[in-house]
Amino acid sequence: MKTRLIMILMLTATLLGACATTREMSIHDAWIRPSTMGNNSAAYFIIENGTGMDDTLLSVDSDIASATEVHLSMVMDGGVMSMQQQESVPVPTSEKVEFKPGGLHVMFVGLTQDLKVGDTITLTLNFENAGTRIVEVPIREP
Ligand SMILES: [Cu+2]
Repeated sequence: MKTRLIMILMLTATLLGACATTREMSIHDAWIRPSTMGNNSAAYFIIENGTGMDDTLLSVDSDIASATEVHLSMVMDGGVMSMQQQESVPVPTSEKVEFKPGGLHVMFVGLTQDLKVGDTITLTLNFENAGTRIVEVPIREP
């Protein structure tokens, strides 16, 4: 009886240990701006690469717009804001890549539906090594 209890405790410890060291590509703090059909919107999130190897975000897919693109906002000479489409985004191992207003963002061009606060949309992130990650993204005000 006692042996069994010890074995259960050991198993629990092993499982907890495995959880703590899970090597994952995690996407968190995701949100997308409310907007209306025919207009544009942008989504933001933080990618944390815990996989132990360098990776690259190749593309992002959604079914809410005519085009889903990865953009980088930057301030040009004269203070004009400009956005450049990114072919890919490096996600080095053990690093965080932050998509945020004024920086990297996922741009939805030509929404095919309204984006109402409180609803969620589904985003698919495609990584070179980690493969596909599906993220539920709440619609909210900045
Ligand atoms: Cu953009």
